[in-house]
Amino acid sequence: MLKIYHAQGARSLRVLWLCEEMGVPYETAEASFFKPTDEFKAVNPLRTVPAMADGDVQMIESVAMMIYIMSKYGPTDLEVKPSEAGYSDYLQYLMFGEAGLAAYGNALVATRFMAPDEQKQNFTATYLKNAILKRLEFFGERLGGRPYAAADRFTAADISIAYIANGAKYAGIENEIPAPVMRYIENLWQRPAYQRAAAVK
Ligand SMILES: N[C@@H](CCC(=O)N[C@@H](CS)C(=O)NCC(=O)O)C(=O)O
Repeated sequence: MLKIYHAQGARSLRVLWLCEEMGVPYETAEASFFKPTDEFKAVNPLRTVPAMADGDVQMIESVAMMIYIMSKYGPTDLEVKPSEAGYSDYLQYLMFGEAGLAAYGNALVATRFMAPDEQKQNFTATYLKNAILKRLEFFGERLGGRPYAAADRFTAADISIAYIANGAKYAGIENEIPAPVMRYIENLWQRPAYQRAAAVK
């Protein structure tokens, strides 16, 4: 069975949500950056959350885990095939959720909680915040009021993007998410699979 090293509110939510949508069984194990268990450190020496084990397979990138689970335990409509309209949007927003949004947040969170007071609002923190908000504006414009990022249906790209609203709480920018994007995410949060995943401690 898939073992997902999870912390509530972390990017492991993406993987749990995907498994809940697909009906793929999984178990969770504790993951903490600050107090890592020996088991977690063995799977992910970087201590970033999530990590995943599937037999001999070990992974440490949440979006790659989603792709792996869809390929190995699918087929699933959460994936858009190359032959379908919306394939390029699907790929783009699947990656954009991490590379274009959440990845900018790590240093922002670290600065907020760990930097000396006089550096908390420094140039880099402002740059990172603006980078995330600019990209969210872009995404909101591309969405144009539609409920999904790609292919006119709910896909893994939506799971990838929606994590930013969880991450934004740690970065202190949760109230600055553009309204059209927040409406899109709140609509996704109505899904029972999201609610089950979000409740996992
Ligand atoms: N690209 C990785 C990022 C993982 C990551 O940075 N996770 C956060 C928690 S959501 C973390 O562990 N942060 C601690 C750190 O910045 O080192 C992924 O998508 O899995």
